Amino acid sequence: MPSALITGITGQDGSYLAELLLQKGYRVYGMVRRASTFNCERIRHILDDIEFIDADLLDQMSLLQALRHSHADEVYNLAAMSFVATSFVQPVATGEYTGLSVARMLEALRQVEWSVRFYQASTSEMFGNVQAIPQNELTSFYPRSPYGVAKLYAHWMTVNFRESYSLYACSGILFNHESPRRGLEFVTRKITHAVAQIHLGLLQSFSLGNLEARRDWGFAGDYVEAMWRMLQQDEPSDYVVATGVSHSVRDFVDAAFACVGIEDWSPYVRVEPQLFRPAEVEQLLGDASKAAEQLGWTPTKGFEELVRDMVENDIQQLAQAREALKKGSYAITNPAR
Ligand code: NDP
Ligand code: GDR
Repeated sequence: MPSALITGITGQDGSYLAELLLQKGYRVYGMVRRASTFNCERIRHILDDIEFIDADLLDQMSLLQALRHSHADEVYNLAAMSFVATSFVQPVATGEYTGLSVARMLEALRQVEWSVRFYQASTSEMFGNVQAIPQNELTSFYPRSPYGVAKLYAHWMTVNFRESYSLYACSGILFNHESPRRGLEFVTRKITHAVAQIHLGLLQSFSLGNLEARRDWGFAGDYVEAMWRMLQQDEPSDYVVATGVSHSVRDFVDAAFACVGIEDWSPYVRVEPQLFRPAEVEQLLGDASKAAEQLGWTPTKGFEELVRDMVENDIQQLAQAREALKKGSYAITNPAR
């Protein structure tokens, strides 16, 4: 039975990847950090199938112990401070979690006695102020946030350890991917959750920042399949994973409101300058031809279907929470997750 260690298992991608690996017959270990409450909403349905290991990205010895305890064949390094906006107010912490921790993990991998295949969660944010359209594995990087800078360090460390120590290490340069499990602070889920609340009469209006930014949005469930495929090749390499279609935030708002039959959404959305970023990534569009050719990977879910799934899921969850609240059987935690 192959085994895998997933850091960031409580996050959006970690939950889909854990499901995928369990389906494939892996023994799955999930690295979790200590918190006053265990954040397990996204993996509640598979809790009994996972073995959890306490460790923290900032503590190198705990990473080594997690590796030794799991004796994993594959390590998927998904844990990070992943929210770009926060990285502007916490650039040093972001450098520690998102950048330096990858060096800690790579060093730990060099210490263990068996060979491990390593996946690093890199990002299209590294392209930032894009130098070519569309972006592929050969496009120059120009990050525009402390998050992007930290991820670029992690990306090059992964490449460097592969070249220096013959480690089987892959960097997956993934473009934005979303799902009903996306964190509420990211723009897609913020929009679908707000639209669902408006539809149910629970909210009057909400605020957004830059509506003209363009992203290449795919479905997270598709993207974890690409991660797994990267670690099954004869040779390690880096791959862009994207849909090859880009939309603006405005398009996303249009599509989300259309799901609840609202065409003119101007009364419901305020644009607030404080939600603009100090430096913005204006447009991202990925070229995933290498992943298609070498991994046989293509996305299964298009933009409209993704938006609809997210809106419908939010409506359903909020409606259920409202009913439970009426009956007095609902504990208010985070109804959206
Ligand atoms: P999430 O924000 O949903 O999840 C982040 C995970 O990292 C959580 O499980 C979190 O744990 C964990 N984590 C954070 N800090 C620590 C720490 N100090 N020690 C241990 N665990 C920690 O991210 P996603 O699932 O969306 O993304 C997964 C990875 O892929 C991230 O590295 C992200 O930067 C990257 N990425 C994401 C893309 C996307 O569009 N989703 C695109 C490209 C790259 P906790 O629950 O305790 O907070
Ligand atoms: P991003 O995702 O920064 O691309 O990083 P996010 O959804 O936060 O922003 C996308 C774009 O929307 C604009 N925007 C807003 N964003 C948020 N969060 N809230 C708003 O109110 C709002 N209004 C407009 C942003 O300015 C931006 O242009 C995500 C994360 O998952 C990273 O971890 C990952 O590496 C990249 O995707 C690829």
